[in-house]
Amino acid sequence: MKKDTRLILAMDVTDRDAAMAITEKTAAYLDAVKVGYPLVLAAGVDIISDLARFAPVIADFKVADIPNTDRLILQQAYRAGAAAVIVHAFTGRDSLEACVAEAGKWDRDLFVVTEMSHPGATDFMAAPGEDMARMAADCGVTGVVAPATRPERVKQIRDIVGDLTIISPGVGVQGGSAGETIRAGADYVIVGRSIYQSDDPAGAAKQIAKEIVSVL
Ligand code: OMP
Repeated sequence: MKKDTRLILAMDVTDRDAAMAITEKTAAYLDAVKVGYPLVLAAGVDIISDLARFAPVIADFKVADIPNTDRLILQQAYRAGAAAVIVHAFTGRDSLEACVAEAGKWDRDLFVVTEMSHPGATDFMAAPGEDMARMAADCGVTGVVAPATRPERVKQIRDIVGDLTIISPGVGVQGGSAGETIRAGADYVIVGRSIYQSDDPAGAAKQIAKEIVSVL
């Protein structure tokens, strides 16, 4: 994944044509586009290779199963053309190791959720977040997903994962700031609704990319 604008578009629009059009319009300001269940279930798995024409695609399937099932899901995502897959860590070391091994076979990236960005993440996920980050680093993942809504947590997670890549969702509608998140140690921010629900998605993406450059 290139590290140019440091902006990843979360493409959660469920209309295939709209998803393609918005990604094409904003591609100049993106380092990657992230797709998840909303768009893949609506448009089919081929949307991954279709969007890959504009930017590397991160498949956000938040994989969380036994090692064998995880491996099978990752195979399908990488076969479909995903440059990276997002998985959970709470399923434990054997599951994560299976994911790391599968990513290695394809020579693709793997990101692991540490603590999520929404308020409910503090109910259960925040407490073991640092342990999950430690395990992720130990297992040799590409990077982790850390919450832009809590920049202080991004800082703490950066101290744990060292040089691993941190991608951070929660900018815009969820209340996080792109600049603060990058300053806290994230490599990339993930932004969805603030871009794809804008009347001018390219303008919105450009503005966020500009904010990121201003803090580098
Ligand atoms: P917006 O809130 O619309 O900017 O979208 C954020 C995107 O990041 C959505 O696709 C979420 O599913 C995703 N996300 C989070 O919001 N919080 C997390 O903790 C993790 C993710 C993710 O893994 O991408």
